[in-house]
Amino acid sequence: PSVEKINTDIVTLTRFLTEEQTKHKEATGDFTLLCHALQFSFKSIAYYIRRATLINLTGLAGSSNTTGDDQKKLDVIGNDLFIAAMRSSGKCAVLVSEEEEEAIYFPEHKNARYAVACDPIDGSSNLDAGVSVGTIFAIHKLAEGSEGKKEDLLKPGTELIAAGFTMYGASAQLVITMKGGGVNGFTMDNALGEFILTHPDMRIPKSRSIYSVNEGNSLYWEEPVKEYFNSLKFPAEEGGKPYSARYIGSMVADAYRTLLYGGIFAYPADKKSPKGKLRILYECAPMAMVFENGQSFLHFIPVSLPNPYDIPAAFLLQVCIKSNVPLAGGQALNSKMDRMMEVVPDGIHDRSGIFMGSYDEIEKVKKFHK
Ligand code: AHM
Ligand code: MG
Repeated sequence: PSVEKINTDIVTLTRFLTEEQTKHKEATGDFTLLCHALQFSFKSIAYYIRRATLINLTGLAGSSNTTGDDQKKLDVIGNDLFIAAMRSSGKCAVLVSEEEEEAIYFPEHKNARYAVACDPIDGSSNLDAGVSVGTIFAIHKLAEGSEGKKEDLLKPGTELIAAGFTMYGASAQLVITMKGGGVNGFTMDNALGEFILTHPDMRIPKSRSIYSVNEGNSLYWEEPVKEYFNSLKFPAEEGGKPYSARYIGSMVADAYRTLLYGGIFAYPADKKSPKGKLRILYECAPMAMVFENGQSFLHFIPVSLPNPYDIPAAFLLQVCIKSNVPLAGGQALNSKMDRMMEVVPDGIHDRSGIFMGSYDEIEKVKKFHK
């Protein structure tokens, strides 16, 4: 490449976090440090996943987790790496992990102000085949005066201060969103050992004819769900084109594709699993936050244009919601058609059905449930 084409002003995740911190006058730097610890856990999990076949890390660990799923060796390592990162950050007071029945407390860190939920390796049934998996995380701030209890996490997604995921695919891709902000995507540069900002201000397309669901469960689906998916496969209009199906079976990978290309990802509650399969705290709520924040302000402003007035995104979003202006970005609902972000979990491992994706696709789901 010619010299002019080489970018020497690279935005790493570290730089991005520092710049975010300076935007907030009240910031103490604690959140930034917590994110640095998160970032290290993603790097180290990525490292072990890449080497798994070579260093005998495929297969089962011989144990099962809270809900009776067989744990893979990498599930155990991913969980241990994540816990160690959170403990050593000194900023996390309480941690909920899919792999741990009870919340984990770090009382040694008296000044820690954050509560974190995570699925260290989501989609681990795919691991031994080398298919993409990911880590999902959600960050809450402790309630005023709290020293860190599980109640600090049993709150709706609307109170999350940040959430996101890292997908371990052809490269490691990190997606993060903060309260009132946009969605930003980073790609791991293995040579530099840094996540580089490659997808600034991600916006999910308003519609796209792709659906992603485990159709093996269709026998158990409720009628509106069956009718909705049938309508995608057998369009009513003469000459209508059916949707494409894409299902990896790793929520992070299916969600990442949906975020980039548009369409819908669903794991509905059904007759066999009336509460759904996926977990609210560390699967549904953080993904819902990413999908909702990945939106353009007004559906008539093309998504490729920058915000012309430089008005804070959070403010514009509120104006749009209050005045019922349709938003072009993503939506996420549970199986009762409630906004996923407003669902309050009953317990730390509570489950939910979920439909998430492009604005128009979720509107169709709603119609079939009316
Ligand atoms: P896990 O946390 O035990 O890996 O399970 C969650 C995964 C999701 O990544 C994925 O969307 C779903 O389970 C796939 O389930 P199924 O195999 O029933 O289609
Ligand atoms: Mg999971």
